[in-house]
Amino acid sequence: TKQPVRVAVTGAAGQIGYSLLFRIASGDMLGKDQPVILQLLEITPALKALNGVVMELRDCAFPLLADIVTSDDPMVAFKDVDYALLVGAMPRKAGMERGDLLGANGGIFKPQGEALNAVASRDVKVLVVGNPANTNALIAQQNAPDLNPGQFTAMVRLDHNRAISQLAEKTGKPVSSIKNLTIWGNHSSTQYPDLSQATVDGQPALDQVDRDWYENSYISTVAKRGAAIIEARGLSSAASAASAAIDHMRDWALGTPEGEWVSMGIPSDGSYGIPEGLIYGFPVTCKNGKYEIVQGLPVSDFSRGKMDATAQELSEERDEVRKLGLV
Ligand code: NAX
Repeated sequence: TKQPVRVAVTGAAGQIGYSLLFRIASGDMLGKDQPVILQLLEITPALKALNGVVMELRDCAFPLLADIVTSDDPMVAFKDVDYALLVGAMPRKAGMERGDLLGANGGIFKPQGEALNAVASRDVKVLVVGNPANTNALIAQQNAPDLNPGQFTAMVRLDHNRAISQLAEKTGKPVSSIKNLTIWGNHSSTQYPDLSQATVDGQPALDQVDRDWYENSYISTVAKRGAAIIEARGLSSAASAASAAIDHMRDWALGTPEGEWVSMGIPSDGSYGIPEGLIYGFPVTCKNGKYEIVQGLPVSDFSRGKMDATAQELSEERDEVRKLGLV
């Protein structure tokens, strides 16, 4: 049997945590043969609630759950971790400007980056879920100079999965028939869900839907799905966000299927003209625990405009956090 790996989750007593922890512990993320030690970080006032979640985790008697550590100190929670899912973040409050939001989150992601740098496994794989996810990932990455920047990623997989599901509904085809769509850019309303390379049952997706529907309805429906969930449920996406986090980490660790790609927010290497260093959604394939950007895809003028607009937003966020001295 395999040795357990250590998985850190922050914001573990929150909504997403309540779904995510049970999926990790049951083997959905790293495989049904991979024992895990959960290392859970919360703020001090939430430790009591976290303890209740830990009681439930134990009550599931998951065969793969080797141990659970809880702490309000990132230096403890991140000690020797192989995977870190950074979910806890500061939500945008009414009247908050983007600078305020980025500053408040800098207070979380700067020390967490430093702690990962100091105590995590040298091969740690980091996924930032907490919003604004791309720029929070940038802050953590910039404060972990001893780790490879590529070890820091942000989640656009929920957008990717939403994009699959919307296309499946429109075409009346199963989600499993849909391949190779891409979420470019920021996990925000400027994201670009790109169907130009996508296929449904092996046929080009854009031959099967109306161009007007794609440009004027589909893209905004995917980008605004989070708000639609809040409107309907009274709470933000949680189980679907957790499921996307599982998908992101599973594919990164265990690989993507041959001939298919997924979307991950990763530090740009300049591919597709995206400014180097921005944490930007790209099409990637994964193999042996490494991801690679899918190269050489054609980019239409329509795509170019959308890809540049979301890059521009991320550049502005980077300028803000530079001004705040966070990166
Ligand atoms: P909750 O408010 O339910 O839970 C967040 C938890 O984080 C709380 O228990 C809080 O005590 C904890 N926390 C706050 N600061 C912390 C710190 N410094 N260290 C450790 N824990 C800390 O939010 P939830 O619904 O679980 O969402 C978590 C984050 O995910 C939010 O920022 C949310 O905006 C973001 N999302 C990102 C998505 C994505 O696709 N990238 C989609 C879903 C979600 O909206």
